[in-house]
Amino acid sequence: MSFPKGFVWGAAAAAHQIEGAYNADGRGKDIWDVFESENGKIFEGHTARVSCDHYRRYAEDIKIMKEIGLENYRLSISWSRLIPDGAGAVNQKGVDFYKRLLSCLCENGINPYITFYHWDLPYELHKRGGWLNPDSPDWFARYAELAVKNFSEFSSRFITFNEPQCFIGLGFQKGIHAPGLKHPARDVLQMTHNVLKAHGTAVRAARAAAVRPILIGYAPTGEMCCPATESAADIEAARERMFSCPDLENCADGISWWSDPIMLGKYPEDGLKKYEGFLPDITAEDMKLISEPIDFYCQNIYNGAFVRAGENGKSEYVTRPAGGGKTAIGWHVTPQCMRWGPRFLYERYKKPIYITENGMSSHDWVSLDGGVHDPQRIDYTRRHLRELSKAIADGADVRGYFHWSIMDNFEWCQGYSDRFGLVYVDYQTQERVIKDSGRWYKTVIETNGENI
Ligand code: IFM
Repeated sequence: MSFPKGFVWGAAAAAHQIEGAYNADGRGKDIWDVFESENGKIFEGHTARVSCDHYRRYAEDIKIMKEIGLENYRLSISWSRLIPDGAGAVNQKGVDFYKRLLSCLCENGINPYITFYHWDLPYELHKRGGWLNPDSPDWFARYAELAVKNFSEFSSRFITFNEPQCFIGLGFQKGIHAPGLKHPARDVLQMTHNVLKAHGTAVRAARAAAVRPILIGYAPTGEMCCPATESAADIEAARERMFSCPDLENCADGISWWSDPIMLGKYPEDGLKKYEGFLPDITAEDMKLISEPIDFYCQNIYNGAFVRAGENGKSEYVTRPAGGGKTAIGWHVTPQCMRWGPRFLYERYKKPIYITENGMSSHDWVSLDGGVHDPQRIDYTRRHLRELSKAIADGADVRGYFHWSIMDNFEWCQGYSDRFGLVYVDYQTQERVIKDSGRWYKTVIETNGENI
């Protein structure tokens, strides 16, 4: 197995999931703070109020990253830490925190990749209609501009949104994630359009505000489709299914609906037909803004579905064999998604790709010998990296891989029950233990993936 010279190896985390310090130094509330305080929505009533206390322990965490040999770290910024009500006064203490964190990363030789938005909408903006408000693209651009003005000294890589399918689909269409709402499809499609406009507006504002040249990406998720066999018909069926738009009631879940406008400058035809009558006004000027060129495409990949060419010429899902492997959170283990997903994405969008999240949850604990032994995580990651190297051999221009996550953290509705980290966190004592997978990942980085 081999990876190109200069391949970017990293790990990731997000502000709301690790920082804690929910009301420290002037931070405003975000929609998750409010959602978590409502009984019954989160596993055993967990909240992210303290979480990994990374806000105060970042220097210790960076020391651990260094011990793992990490050279790249993807983090997100909390919008409501920088601008407590989302659109008003700047909280200098929030800006200073990220400057300390980022400069500590740089001093330790770790390149930060900064995501502006990882699901934590300031609550005050939510009260003003959030992503439904036509001003939301401008709110977001102002926040991105502030972040880039202050942080481009430390980082040249920025990512606008993480997994819009989740924060709009799960949060505003299915009511599972914060803020727990079930909007009608027409609202969801309006929000989608506003988020896409927010992306484009932020790309322009960020480039203008940077103190040195920066590169900008976008990090969606979505269902990766793998062909059931390597026949040309099944490969075509998988590709077709991966980029087809879901039905109206799941309209926020698709890949092409969220990525074609940015990467190709147009919404996909099948979606325009399926969602006809529920669409927002879409102007040529909007599409120009949304498709403001970006520098790299990111994809978060955890699992995939198998698809074949059906007898009627249409693609169809193939049922998985009974008893197949699953991670603790219940996701199927399907490493092939890491070959076919990036390959189809590269063929369609023709931009350098970074895998900005991949990993698995398990219910790890500290063994009597003091170690945290997680052979499944090593096996899961090896299998996925082997498939990724096949995507590269197939011709996909994949430039980097970020493991999710650097450390155990607040897994949204699962609270602390699902652990995704390379580093174990004891939430009672805040003690950290590098898991076997963390030590193994060090050798992946050192050997540029030769050891997988
Ligand atoms: O923890 C999340 C992350 O915030 C977004 N991507 C998926 C991860 C695992 O569920």
